[in-house]
Amino acid sequence: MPSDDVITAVATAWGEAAIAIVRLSGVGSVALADSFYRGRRPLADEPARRMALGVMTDGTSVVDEVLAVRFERGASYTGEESVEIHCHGGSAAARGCVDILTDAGARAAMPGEFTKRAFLNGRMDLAQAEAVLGVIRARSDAELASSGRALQGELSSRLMELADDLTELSASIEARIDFPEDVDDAETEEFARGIVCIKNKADILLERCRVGLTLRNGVRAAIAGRPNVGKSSLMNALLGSERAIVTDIPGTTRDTLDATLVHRGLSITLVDTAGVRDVPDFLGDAGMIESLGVERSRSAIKEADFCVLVIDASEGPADDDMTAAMSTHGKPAILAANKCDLPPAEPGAVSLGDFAREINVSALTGEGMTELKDAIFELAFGSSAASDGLMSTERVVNVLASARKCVSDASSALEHACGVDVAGSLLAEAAEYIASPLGRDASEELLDEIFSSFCVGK
Ligand SMILES: Nc1nc2c(ncn2[C@@H]2O[C@H](COP(=O)(O)OP(=O)(O)O)[C@@H](O)[C@H]2O)c(=O)[nH]1
Ligand SMILES: [Mg+2]
Repeated sequence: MPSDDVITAVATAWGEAAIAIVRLSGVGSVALADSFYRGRRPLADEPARRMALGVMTDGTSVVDEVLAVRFERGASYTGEESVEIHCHGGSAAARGCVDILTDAGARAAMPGEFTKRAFLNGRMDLAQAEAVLGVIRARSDAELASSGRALQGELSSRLMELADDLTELSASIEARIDFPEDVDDAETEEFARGIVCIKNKADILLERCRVGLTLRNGVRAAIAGRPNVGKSSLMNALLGSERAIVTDIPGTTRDTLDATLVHRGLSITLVDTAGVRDVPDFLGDAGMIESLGVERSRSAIKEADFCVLVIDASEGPADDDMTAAMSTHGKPAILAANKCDLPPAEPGAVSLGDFAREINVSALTGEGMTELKDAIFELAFGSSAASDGLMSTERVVNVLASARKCVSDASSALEHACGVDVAGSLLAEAAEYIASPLGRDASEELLDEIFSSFCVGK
């Protein structure tokens, strides 16, 4: 599907840098570049994919000395005839080249338009195109590896394999339903075995995609607890920097504060909260401000994926600890018993609830910081290995979950003799869900939504 216009954009980041790359793609890119490129010979006469030294001119004067390379249709990123011009870094030279090219009729590319063309020209499927964004945005090795696997086509081939299995099984079921009375027990059992096998594959893929999504999105962990237990100190100790203000005056932190760290490849956004307690009336205006902070803390906790409930292990449990613990209800939580450098208080009889882990920490000495980060990591991934992650999006995880539901419904339908045909059509429906992330029938709106989140030049 050749595009009838030539698009151009700077593909590198703006700002001071060694080089900047200007891209051109579409039929006529080489001729357009040749109107301004002067080298030993025109680019059209240079071998494809070989850098040539020359200058870009605006017709009268030289804009920049450049290296230029042409790509042939079918052998470029977009699949179209393309040119890359490597000029000097900084914005001016690249801007100058793009201006010349757009004045001569090239169109400034939209965000993600090169990758969109690569998709439309069959150079990659939609799952791979989305993985490109994952690679660009990766903040850690684990995220990069999970995006890289998807970009290399591992997600696509797993999806295709599963869709094929589903189509095949639904076809063999459907071939039998013209004569449902003939479907004997042995055959039903064989279908059931096929479904179990698919279900297992779908579970593994779904889990790998969930891991990839968690790596991509990162997690938010709210640091909760009553005032003065050391939440801000703990946040600073986890970050290894003095981000939050720490004092011994209860109520110092009045607003929530975010900061992100990367632990074992997982990006963890910590949210320091003002702390939750019943604010005493005698505090007057200060109390009113603190109450607003308490409200913000509650909403920060609601928005978080997990909570770290901090208590002061050197003091006995207080009523306010209970109030704070209540505010974390419904979230997976870790109990951090802080100030373990001080003599511990007598153990109290009250229980603050159920915690995934209970860890003794000291924000002062740094004890327990790695255990705490590990605990957050384990809450995020459960028993799955982060190293198995396949970069995906909410959309992919949702369609996989829908497909998974169809498959288990098909399995229940099969248990009823009359449900054989229902099982067949549920499996066919699941196959459609599974294939959708590849984007074969993606609507124009969906494509726009996906590619508009890319940067210009990609
Ligand atoms: N000994 C000791 N003191 C701590 C520890 N963590 C915090 N503190 C002190 O406890 C007080 C309250 O700390 P802060 O982080 O402001 O508590 P927040 O109100 O929960 O944010 C400060 O005086 C800190 O220096 C710790 O692990 N050990
Ligand atoms: Mg604080």
